[in-house]
Amino acid sequence: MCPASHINDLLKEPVLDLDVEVRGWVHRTRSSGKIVFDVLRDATGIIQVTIKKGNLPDMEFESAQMSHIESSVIVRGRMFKDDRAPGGYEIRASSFTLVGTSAPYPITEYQSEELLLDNRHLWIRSREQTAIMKVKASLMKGARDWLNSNEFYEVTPPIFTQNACEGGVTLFKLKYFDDQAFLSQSAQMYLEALIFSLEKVYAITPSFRAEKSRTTRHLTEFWHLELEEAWTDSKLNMEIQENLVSAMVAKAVEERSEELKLLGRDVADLKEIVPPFKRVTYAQMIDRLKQKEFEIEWGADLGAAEERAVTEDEKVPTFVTNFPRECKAFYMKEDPDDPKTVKCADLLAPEGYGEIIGGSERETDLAKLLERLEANNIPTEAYQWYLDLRKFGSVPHSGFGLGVERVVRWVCKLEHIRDAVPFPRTVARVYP
Ligand code: NSS
Repeated sequence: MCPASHINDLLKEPVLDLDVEVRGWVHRTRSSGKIVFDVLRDATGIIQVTIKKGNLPDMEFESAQMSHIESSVIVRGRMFKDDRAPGGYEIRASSFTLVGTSAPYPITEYQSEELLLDNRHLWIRSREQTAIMKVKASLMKGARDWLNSNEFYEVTPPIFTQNACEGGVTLFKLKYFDDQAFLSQSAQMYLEALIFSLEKVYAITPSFRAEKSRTTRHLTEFWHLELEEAWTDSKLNMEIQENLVSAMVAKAVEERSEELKLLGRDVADLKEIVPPFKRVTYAQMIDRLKQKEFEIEWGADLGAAEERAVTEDEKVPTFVTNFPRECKAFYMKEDPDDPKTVKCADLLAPEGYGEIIGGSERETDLAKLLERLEANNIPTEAYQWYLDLRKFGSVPHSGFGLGVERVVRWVCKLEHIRDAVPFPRTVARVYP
């Protein structure tokens, strides 16, 4: 018996003189008495299969007639060229095995968004969702390849924590035996501790934010790629980010151009994502927004509408640097050249997709850190270990956090971030 092949391998190198075998799921089916036309899908692609009475045992033909959408099947037969078939070939079956029957499939062509979300465990089989997951896997592979070849160590920070890295408002609290803990919003503080042994570290972990806002770019659980590096200032930090993001996008282009096309993304746009990215200061951004008739003054944070307005015509990402101290977290280093601002950068994706990375040089001055904690009304007990890092051989260092689903949303041109993750967690949903 021939071993089973993956559909795309057969379409790339058709085998015409031998029987082939494919295993997969019925994607579409129609039947006209003596002949069943199926389109089968596996993880790699789709292929048309014709099952004709008389070419295989009757019982197998009856199985084919009974196979509804999403039944799992094994088909053996010969490949023939057929220009009308997807991929240009079809398999004429000499054997058909129904492996798993399928109940009437609840998802048909036109469905409400709610029904698709309720049936997410089934909807992830769709070609669009499958394409997104493949692009995401390639983006993450591109990231790991770049990080590993640039000698960053992958580390494993905890998820249970007692520290609010990004402020208390969006913490998920939980009972931790007789104590209280939170789900991590960011691994940053632990990565800062780890640079003293490893210098260059990164982690890819879930982060949790109890964001009440129902927006197209907020999840309550997202995948966070965070990096921290010793002896690195804000300028070098941005160079690392633009190289990393470019390597991620290049890997997706290299491996997933078909999927990107299916998602409506022109790969030519992505080929333009190469360093250097644009750089503007927060103050310049405020001026630009004023020119665009926004009522905004120095000191206000930038929201989705502001980010969109200044990047919708851009082709490459833009760093926005030097935010006012009050807009940003306590750990960011004051800029000695402009002390009302901090040495930070948000990276905004082009085409209006908004922030994909938040990063900064870290404050190393213990007195300033204590002052900032106090100004933000943050009790210091839980931060003693973090403050220790400034007492035992402190060094200049910087880092950032990249929201993986934010990058997927931009690269795949998705309207909503929930489609960048197979099982989205939002204010409104933790099922399935
Ligand atoms: O809050 S951040 O801007 N920054 C931090 O958490 C730093 N402590 C990271 C660091 O320096 N190690 O979040 C970083 C990124 C942000 O730019 C988004 O891309 C993403 O994390 N992010 C989110 N993605 C999806 N949903 C939500 N709610 C979300 N919040 C942040």
